Amino acid sequence: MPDNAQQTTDRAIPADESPTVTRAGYGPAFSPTHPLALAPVGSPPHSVDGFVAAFLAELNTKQGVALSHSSTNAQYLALAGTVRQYLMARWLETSRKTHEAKAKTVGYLSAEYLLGRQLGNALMASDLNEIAEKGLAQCGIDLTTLRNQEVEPGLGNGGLGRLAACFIDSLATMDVPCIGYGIRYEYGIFRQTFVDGRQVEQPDTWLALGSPWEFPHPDESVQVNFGGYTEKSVDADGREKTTWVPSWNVLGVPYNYMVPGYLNGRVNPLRLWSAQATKAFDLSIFNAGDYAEAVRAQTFAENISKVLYPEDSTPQGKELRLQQQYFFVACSLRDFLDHELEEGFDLHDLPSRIIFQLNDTHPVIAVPELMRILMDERGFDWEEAWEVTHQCFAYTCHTLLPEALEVWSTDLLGRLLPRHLEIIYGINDRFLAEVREAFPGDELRAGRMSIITEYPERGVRMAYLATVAATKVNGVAELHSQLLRDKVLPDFSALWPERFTNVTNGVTPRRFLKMANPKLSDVICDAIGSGWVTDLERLKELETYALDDDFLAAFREAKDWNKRRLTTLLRNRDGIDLPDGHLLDVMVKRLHEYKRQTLKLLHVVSLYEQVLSGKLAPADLTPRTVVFGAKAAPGYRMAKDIIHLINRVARTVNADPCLEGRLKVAFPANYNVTLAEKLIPAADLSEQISLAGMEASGTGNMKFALNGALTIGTDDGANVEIRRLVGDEHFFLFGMSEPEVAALGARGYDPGAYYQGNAAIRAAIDLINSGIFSDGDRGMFESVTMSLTHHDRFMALADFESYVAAQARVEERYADQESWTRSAVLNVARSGYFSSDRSMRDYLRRIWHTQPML
Ligand code: 26V
Repeated sequence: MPDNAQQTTDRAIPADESPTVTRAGYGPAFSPTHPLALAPVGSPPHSVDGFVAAFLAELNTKQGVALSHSSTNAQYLALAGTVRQYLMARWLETSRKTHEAKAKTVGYLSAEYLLGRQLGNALMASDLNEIAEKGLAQCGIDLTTLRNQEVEPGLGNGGLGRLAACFIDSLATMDVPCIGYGIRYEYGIFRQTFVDGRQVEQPDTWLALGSPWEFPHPDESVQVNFGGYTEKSVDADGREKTTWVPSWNVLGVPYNYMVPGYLNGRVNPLRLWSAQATKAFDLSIFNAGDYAEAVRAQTFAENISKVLYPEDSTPQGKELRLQQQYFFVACSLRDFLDHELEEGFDLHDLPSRIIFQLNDTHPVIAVPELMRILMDERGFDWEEAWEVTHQCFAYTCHTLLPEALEVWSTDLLGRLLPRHLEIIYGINDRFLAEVREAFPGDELRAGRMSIITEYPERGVRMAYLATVAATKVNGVAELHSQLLRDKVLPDFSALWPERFTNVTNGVTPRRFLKMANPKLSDVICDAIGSGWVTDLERLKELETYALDDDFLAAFREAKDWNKRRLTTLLRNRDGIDLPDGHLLDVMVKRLHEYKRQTLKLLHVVSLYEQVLSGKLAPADLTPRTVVFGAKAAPGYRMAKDIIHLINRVARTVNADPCLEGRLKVAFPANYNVTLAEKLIPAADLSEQISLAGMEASGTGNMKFALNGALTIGTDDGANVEIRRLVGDEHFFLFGMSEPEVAALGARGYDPGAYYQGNAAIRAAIDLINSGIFSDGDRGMFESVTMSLTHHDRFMALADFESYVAAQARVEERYADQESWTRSAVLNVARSGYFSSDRSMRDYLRRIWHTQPML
């Protein structure tokens, strides 16, 4: 806690000072038949005239402007408001239906949601595209222009946050009750710019031009306590009771977002919490007469939801991050228990009404929080509380990297959440007793499995806490789940083998095929109808079309159209020129050494070097444009150096006439969901080249295959399953397998030997060190080249030769356009498995034991 909070809030705030908030029930006031409610589904009328009337009313009465004087932003806000009206009736109806049915709900707890733009998705989900387009045209407005006005809510770092967004889309589409819970960051993932080729971060002011998709509900705010101490007492029945006496608190204000199902009338809530100062917090200071201090205190409270942590090279033990985690989890549990359940609900039955899915360890503090509520507030004894808690949580692990596993120091935890730390110790004591009973005398094992670690300081291993608490623990692709069992949590999977399972990730076909790739969608619909949008396995029916010349031509035409669209976008957005007729080779994902952007870059540098040195005639180059998109965590030095190097290589290569324009590198800044939606449909080749055993799943890999790119990839994450399904001939596999990586590591990996032993590697690295990309400065990229030749933790040099050989196979295949297109079609046809709808079905059956309402 910062100094100011310490001074001003050491007065203990008793729990009963929480603001009294009454909440309307879900009875008649919400009924769509009530006279005050919006008309039911279908109204405002699904007609162009009705739409225009609603739009103009929004523009005039909400934006306060006449059409003739309205800005693009005012028009966008009015359009969003109009679409919202259509979704509102469905939203209220969904809420009523779900409460009436007392259906079991999925509580998806995630610190990140990388939603992407809302307007296009809302129009698609409510079948309003055509009506909106025509209606706006009547007003002289272009729908695409308004869509481009939206700043996407980038409330996530990468795959984990995007997965959460895909999952809530699928649940709504499958008519499954779900509440997404998270944080309404005022600043999302930073906006990336390049200055002299180096990444410079700008704040993401996504709320600045208005936020038409959210409904704030200050009336439903929740108090969250922090700090203080605990007191033991004995109640009338002689039972020991613990009371947490916190020292400060903040208010969580919910902001509801609508998550519309695709054409099914369901609209689930996504509830994001924003932090505000409580009255108690302010008053204690105002009473002391220090106005400036009071304002400072308010800022302190609001800091909690101020900014998304851009994932660093190691998870930072930052106090604010733990505050964020507890803040949103405490709000969410309170919200569900007090507001979603009917009054008087017996919490012993809680597992029949909710399953909280823990999206990585970020929300794991929910486990001791639920224990605390049940024991300290509802009088459960430990065993009763644990039984319920255990049934209510499931945990998804999203990484294998040891440094990415969160550990919170007990010092910090004890200071911020003293009661929770006590409960964690209690959980650990009982758990270790169970271990000792199962493995008598095996103290080493008990030590290994302890939730509490002693090194480098005493801390709580959140992944262990999650595993001990959860009914199910899952990895996100088959290989990852296997490695999770065998390497990350082997002792746990020996103790509870049935607890571990796999659910391979997926992506929503609505956003990433239908919406992002309308041309290919039309081609597919012309061939097999539109059922695939909600039943992606039906893409299988395309297999027979892989031999149909007309279909292949239409497929290729769609790809060309997507390339032209991308060319226009990058010209206007970045001043980048994409040449015609090139193989578009795309690597977009967060910048991390394990993902090996340097391997791709070495390939580019090597091609360039071969032309420079006369080993390769430019005419023998396959015309190729390599596109990178990647943000580096602001504190991750090596990642930022790699970005700098990519930009410098691009500058030199793009300007060198010796390549005759046959090799280009493009690195548009600020890769995000919006850009992904344009880049992925245009790609020919998808780069999925992480070191085997490092990428938990990947989801970009699925989006590319689904959009008809071929993959060059290692046997890692979900690549394994993609290759198995699309077939070896239609996937360019290279590199060591995970066991080979492990064996090489065990033998002792010496990257220097690859540098010395492989002329192409040496020439490429020497070219970087020659200063050709750095105005003669030979030391500029030393950090990168030294790291490769001396450490190369992710074995890029060991896989280089195999990678180059696979790229040669790519070029050979690409030269035969018919064969390439056929493979691309088969990639689409065989990617149905990677729908997030299928992932959701797996979670429903194997983990959540809930059902769609239909
Ligand atoms: C976090 C960190 C933190 C510091 C150390 C380096 C590091 C490396 C990776 C991560 C990511 C952790 C969580 C995450 O985003 N995992 C991603 O989850 C996706 C959805 O399941 C999955 O497709 C990606 O493979 C996985 O990296």
